[in-house]
Amino acid sequence: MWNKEIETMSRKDMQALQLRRLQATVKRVYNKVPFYRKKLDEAGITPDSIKTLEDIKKIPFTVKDDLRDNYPFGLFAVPMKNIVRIHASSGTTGKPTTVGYTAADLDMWSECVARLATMAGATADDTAQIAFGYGLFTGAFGLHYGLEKIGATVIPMSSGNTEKQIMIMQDYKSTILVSTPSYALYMAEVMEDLGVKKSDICLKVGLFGAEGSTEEMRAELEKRWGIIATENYGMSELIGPGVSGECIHKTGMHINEDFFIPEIINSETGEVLPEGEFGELVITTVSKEGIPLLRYRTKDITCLMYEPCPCGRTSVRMHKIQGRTDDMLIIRGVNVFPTQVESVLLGIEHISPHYQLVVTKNGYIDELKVVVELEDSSLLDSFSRLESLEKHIRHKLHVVLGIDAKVQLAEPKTIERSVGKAKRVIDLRGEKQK
Ligand code: DLL
Repeated sequence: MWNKEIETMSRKDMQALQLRRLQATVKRVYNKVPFYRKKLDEAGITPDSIKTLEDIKKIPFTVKDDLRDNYPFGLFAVPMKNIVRIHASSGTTGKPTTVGYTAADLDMWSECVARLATMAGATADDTAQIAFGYGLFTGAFGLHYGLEKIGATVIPMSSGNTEKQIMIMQDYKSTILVSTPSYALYMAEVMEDLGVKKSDICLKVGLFGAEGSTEEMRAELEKRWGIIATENYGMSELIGPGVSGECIHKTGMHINEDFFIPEIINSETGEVLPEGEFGELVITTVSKEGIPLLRYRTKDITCLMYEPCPCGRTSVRMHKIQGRTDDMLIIRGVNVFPTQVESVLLGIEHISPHYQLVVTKNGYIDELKVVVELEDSSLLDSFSRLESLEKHIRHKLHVVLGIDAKVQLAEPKTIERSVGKAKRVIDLRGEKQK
């Protein structure tokens, strides 16, 4: 373990530490950030109101729009001269969500990533190829400094230039690959096309994150690369990667609870849900200086698990993300998550793990089309085999989703590959009104 004292701390001691840090954070933002002062005043809360951890429930939620409304630096709790780094999440529309780090925040961030890398099996003997894009995105820099902290050799490849990635991986003998699951899949495809075998490379571990993926996708990545694929979670607003990560037992992602207090809420009512129930993850940062966030609504759907992990860590774990409250599609009144579609498709033969969901409106009726790529083009010669494959996929989708979806079989390698976060959903329902 990277930090045995913290990672195996008793619940009682952890809660005492969390409470102390929560009280200090509330006090700090109350005094330093006008936005929080106003919000807490309106809710009738002062720093003295936080007497137990349960009192966290009295604090109002913070949401992404609060960061947008105070763009770019309005929620910072320290003067700019103390900010040593800026990152941002791109978002699809409008201004980026901007975050700032003090030197202490950067240390804390590296500590978080050092823990998750170590629990996935990384050591100073490893060579880590970082295939996240360097830039305002937090993925590359976060993993970079955490892996350097444990003494690993870091290769700052950035994303893209996929053939070169494979060459470097062979020549520099990379043992760890850091990327999104979808890019790792694309890289595996390029490696195979180049005639490079997994026995020609030294890769042992994948540290994957930044987007949702299923157990089926993990199995695919482990098979194609011959590695242990682990997953880690985070978001720019909270720190970047490092909020949580899986150990080699892959029983959920251990949360760095000394820095992040997690809660699960019903995203409609805001009510806090009991252990084990799925809902929206809400996180309070309790040691960040640059931009502390109280009860931040992540929109990510998961549940918390407190039962012991075979690795000996005592931290609470979060389940694989099921989806985001804002990427849940509602098709003819039925909730559909892209990850459900992924888990169906990856269990079916003759198709590749690349897919896209296209949603349209036919009059008032929503229609879902799942575009799936064939594994090889030989099937294209047989209409009857194509037809029966399509029927089979439609049936499997119906069983899991509870609605009919159209299935379009596409020729191999026609669905766009991503070198970062994959775009799985094309929702065209709003198009005509524009
Ligand atoms: O993606 C931070 C990160 C980088 C995490 C590298 C892990 C590795 P953002 O760009 O702000 O930050 O996007 C945050 O990505 O709210 C989730 O919806 C999604 N996400 C991140 N990790 C996972 C994961 C980074 N392991 C958003 N599983 C989050 C599912 C994930 N979704």
